[in-house]
Amino acid sequence: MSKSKAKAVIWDMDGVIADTAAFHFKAWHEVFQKRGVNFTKEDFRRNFGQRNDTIIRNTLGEKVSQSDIDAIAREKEETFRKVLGQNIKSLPGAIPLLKSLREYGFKLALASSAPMGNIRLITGALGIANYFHVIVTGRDVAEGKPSPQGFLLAAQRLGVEPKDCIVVEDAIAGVTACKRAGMHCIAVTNTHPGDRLAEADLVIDSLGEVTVDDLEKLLNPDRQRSSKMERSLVLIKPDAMERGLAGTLLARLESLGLRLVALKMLHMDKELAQEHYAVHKEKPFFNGLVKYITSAPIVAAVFEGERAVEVIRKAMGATDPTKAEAGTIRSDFGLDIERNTIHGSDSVETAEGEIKLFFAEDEIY
Ligand code: RTP
Ligand code: MG
Repeated sequence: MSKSKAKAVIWDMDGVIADTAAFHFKAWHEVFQKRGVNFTKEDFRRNFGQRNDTIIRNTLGEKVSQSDIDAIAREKEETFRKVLGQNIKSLPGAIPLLKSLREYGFKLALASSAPMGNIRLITGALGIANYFHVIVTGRDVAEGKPSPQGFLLAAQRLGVEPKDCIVVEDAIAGVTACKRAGMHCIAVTNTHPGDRLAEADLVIDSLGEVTVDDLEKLLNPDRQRSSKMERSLVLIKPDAMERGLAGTLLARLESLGLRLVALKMLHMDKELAQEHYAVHKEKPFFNGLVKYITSAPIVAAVFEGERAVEVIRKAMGATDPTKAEAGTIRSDFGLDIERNTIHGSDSVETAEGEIKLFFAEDEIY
């Protein structure tokens, strides 16, 4: 599986990241009113997501001169920034998703019809100014959305092919631009009802509804069959704790691309040990095993990742260190079949039960 293939998410700003619609409307209403035109909410909705020059021509007619367009646009943006003031709010789920995407190595771009002044103000206020590898504004392209130019330029600057890009949009013109660019599209119903955004691959009411995994699946639907995001319980056993190996062992598992999602140190009592090893309760080694695992404090962890259970079992090696393959944890550190350094869940089903024994739901991140 090509793990490191560049993939990108290209974000619209207004109506996707920042809740600015009311302020844009107010600003447009004010500047058009000065010119004797009543700009209604319906006018606003119809023009949403388009560049200022287009909105001005749509409202005042084709006869309006370029210098008037420039002056009106400038006045509108000044008014917008003034009325926005300190009222900059993010939309639900946007910033957490941006954070996760960054952690998972996605390239990020902002492709907005807004002028750079607005972008700086808003991304700065929301603390995401340095999240984007590339920023494309309406000024960087000859044609605004629904032309695909902005998205294509963002992809080109990121060095990512359009088919490996996902666009997040709320505007009809933005969804159209995305599909024309040959990109995948997630549409959020922050501005328009879902039926108007049906061209998108995924229509959601809030960005809180999607995870990085959902986005991965959008880019690579085959992955749905082959991919298995799993969790596994890992215990750093007493023999490892006594030799100061906890950090080494956690680092080894992290280096395999697994993500640490829960961690604690505890001294297992007899009850917990008997429950954890319940499948072995008829075995001759059961009492010895319980005594050993409760003999000293241990570290318990939950790792998450693709095929995490299998990956960890492979990294651990066979139960008996003398039979464990070279380079495995038990081969490198195991002392004997009892003092074999590490535990990892042996199936997805047992992992689920084991994790519950050691961690409450709100202890898993
Ligand atoms: P673990 O559960 O600790 O990750 O180890 P495992 O899956 O590789 O091995 P399992 O069959 O579940 O056995 C649990 C622990 O019991 C001890 N054992 N002793 N004397 C014996 O023949 C024998 N067999 C198993 C080992 O300490 C093993 O880790
Ligand atoms: Mg086992």
